[in-house]
Amino acid sequence: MAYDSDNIFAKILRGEIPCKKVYEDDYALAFHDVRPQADIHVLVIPKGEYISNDDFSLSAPEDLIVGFWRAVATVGRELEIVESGYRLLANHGLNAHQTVDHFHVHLFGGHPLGPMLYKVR
Ligand code: DGP
Repeated sequence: MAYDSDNIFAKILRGEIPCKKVYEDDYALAFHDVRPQADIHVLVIPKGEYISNDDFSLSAPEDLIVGFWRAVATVGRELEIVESGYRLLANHGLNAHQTVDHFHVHLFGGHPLGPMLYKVR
């Protein structure tokens, strides 16, 4: 599967679609999820064309991988939820219900988040 540069997060990165920005640096952009599933629900995306963790972690240059994960941690600090705690989640592919094919990490927080996964069967 090839990266589709018309995906919604690519458009947000290019400034073609607005977002509620939380943080930005050379490696990553963080913004509020349009359909929040927690009081704090922020998406962090790398500045590069990667579909999911599978090709990001295996193909991206090391400085981007390090910069991206430092940005994720910085977002936690900027949101002041390091003490109270937060959860990171990244969906890859069909079974995980990935809906936007630009690698992204969900950051949830602001209150107790409950069990990690609901049992579906
Ligand atoms: P996932 O299932 O992991 O691919 O989650 C994609 C998330 O992206 C989902 O929680 C909703 C969010 N989302 C989709 N379109 C937009 C958008 O245009 N703006 C913002 N801020 N979030 C979006």
